[in-house]
Amino acid sequence: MHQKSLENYLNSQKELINKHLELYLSELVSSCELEGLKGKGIQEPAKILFDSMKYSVIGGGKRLRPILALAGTEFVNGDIKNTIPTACAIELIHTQSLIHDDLPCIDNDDFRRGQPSNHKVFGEPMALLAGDALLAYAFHLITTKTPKEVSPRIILKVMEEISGSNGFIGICIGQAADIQYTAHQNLNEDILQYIHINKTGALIKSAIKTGVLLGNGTKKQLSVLTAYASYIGLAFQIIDDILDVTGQKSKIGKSIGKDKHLCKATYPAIYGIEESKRKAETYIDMAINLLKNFGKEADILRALAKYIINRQL
Ligand code: GRG
Repeated sequence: MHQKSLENYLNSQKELINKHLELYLSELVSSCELEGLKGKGIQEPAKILFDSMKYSVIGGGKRLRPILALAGTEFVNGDIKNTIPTACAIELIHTQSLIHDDLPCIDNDDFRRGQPSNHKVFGEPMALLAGDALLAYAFHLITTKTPKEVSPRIILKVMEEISGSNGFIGICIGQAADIQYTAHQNLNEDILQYIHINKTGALIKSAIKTGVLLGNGTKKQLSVLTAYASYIGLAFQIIDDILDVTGQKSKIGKSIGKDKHLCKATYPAIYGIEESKRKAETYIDMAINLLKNFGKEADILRALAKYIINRQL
């Protein structure tokens, strides 16, 4: 796939996701009838909380995870309209993890998605609550917005997958390990992989798996794409670590050099930039290799894997 057509694909999928995120958020406001709260003294807190949620969701982001969910459905020839609510839900969960990750008690980051972090604008308590509300709304969206033609059995599987990857084993344990191994003396690749696979890879894997599930993919397709997702998820975080050293704040929209400053467990900290890049490339090659028995239907997945390794933001 040519660079230009991948760019067009990413832009059009991003637009589709953004349109639905705007819609779902606006429905959240109408459902709590902010207008109806006028004069009762409770409109103000509801508005602040909502503004805080919207600020982080609408304020930028590549929308990679929802795009991967849609790509999973397209790969199995499913209908992406069945996947859109779940894809948006995954973006809400991702946004929640970014808001909480930036809090002073975790990574203490002042800048995200090209603007001051949520707590810098709304304060720590509101940032915490905005994250909580986004997480809950994600599951609400899956259950209320998935089209009726999707069987409840599939919706349950999607809920099981996403609640699993965002829970104890998954993003939380990954972040806990990230904290625990900060400034640790005896880091090794097993530890790094454990952190990256959980902290970042778990949600990426869930995105693709739920895309396949909602597209009614076969067990075989699910298992191949699950393995593909594991490799690209790991590579994605290695590149993220590299960009923290070599990237530009104006491009990637977040602070640079934080990992070194905080003594984080990263690939560049152990292997340096070149070797880390080689390792990420190896994982991307392994992901692409898994698709060797598929034809044109896997072109987007191959292109997305290459995009992950070449990305500058
Ligand atoms: C319960 C979901 C949940 C989380 C709580 C705070 C926390 C535990 C986890 C933090 C996980 C985290 C922020 C991992 C880093 C993942 C990562 C590489 C983020 C950057 O992703 P991009 O580049 O960002 O896709 P954009 O802004 O483009 O969406």
